[in-house]
Amino acid sequence: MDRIVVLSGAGLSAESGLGTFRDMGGIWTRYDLSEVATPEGFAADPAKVHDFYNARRANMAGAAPNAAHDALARLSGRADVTLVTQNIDDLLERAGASGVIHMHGELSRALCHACRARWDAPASMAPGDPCPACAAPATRPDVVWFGEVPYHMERIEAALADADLFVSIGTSGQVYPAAGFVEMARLSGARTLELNLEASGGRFDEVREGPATEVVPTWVA
Ligand code: BJW
Repeated sequence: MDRIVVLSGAGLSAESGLGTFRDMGGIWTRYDLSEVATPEGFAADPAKVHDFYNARRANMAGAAPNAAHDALARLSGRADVTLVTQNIDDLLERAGASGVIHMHGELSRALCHACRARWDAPASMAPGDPCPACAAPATRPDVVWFGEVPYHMERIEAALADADLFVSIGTSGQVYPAAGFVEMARLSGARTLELNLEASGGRFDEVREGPATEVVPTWVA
């Protein structure tokens, strides 16, 4: 049986109403990423960063998984499938997926930048909220900002080294290291497939264009 690595991005959740970043009207056309998605931005104005993630947490709570999440949930749990997502939402889990690797962290988790403790995030966080483990006023969202090292890289690289098929879903391929996974998979001898509304321009063996809710269930079936 083929060993499959799936990488998903914001396009997977677009039809659930969660915005993408770089499309027309996307999050980075409305917010300055250096202000809300870097450690320096958080140090300069933690209230602005908490407001940004509190709003996105509220959007996530009001969103529902779509047919593409449901299809990937059916794949998950198979020993030969590794689901990696850049998305910080929980829609794959709410669709029933297990073992999802959140390489850019999770909106539903909080992180203490003093002691690195992690816990379930409340609906809303504010600057100076104390860490439940060490009491430092150092609570931040447990997400990976520019300049920080994405999570679980060893597991992901091991899965890519072993993959027979790499599938990229709804990501523009502009953010590293995820943007480099297609090349890593090719070097491992894997076939590469992109499912996207519009081709990203990455070096894939095959591209299927269309909305995730159509192309993903068709591929999984
Ligand atoms: C649909 C659709 C529908 C729409 N159906 N599809 C050169 C080499 C290596 C690194 C760098 C480099 N130059 C710079 C760097 C560093 C930097 C980087 O990559 N910068 C680039 C901008 C150039 N990377 C980092 O800093 C990363 N860390 C790092 O590199 O550490 C060093 C290291 C790595 C590994 C080992 C050791 C050391 C960290 C990056 C963190 C990214 N964080 C963010 C925000 C935090 C989370 C959050 O707030 O949500 O993560 S940025 C943002 O972009 C978010 C996303 O996860 C990420 C990717 O975006 P995505 O998902 O691709 O969305 P879009 O909007 O770009 O694309 C949407 C796609 O959907 C489009 O293609 C549409 O067509 C499609 N679509 N509707 C199907 N209905």
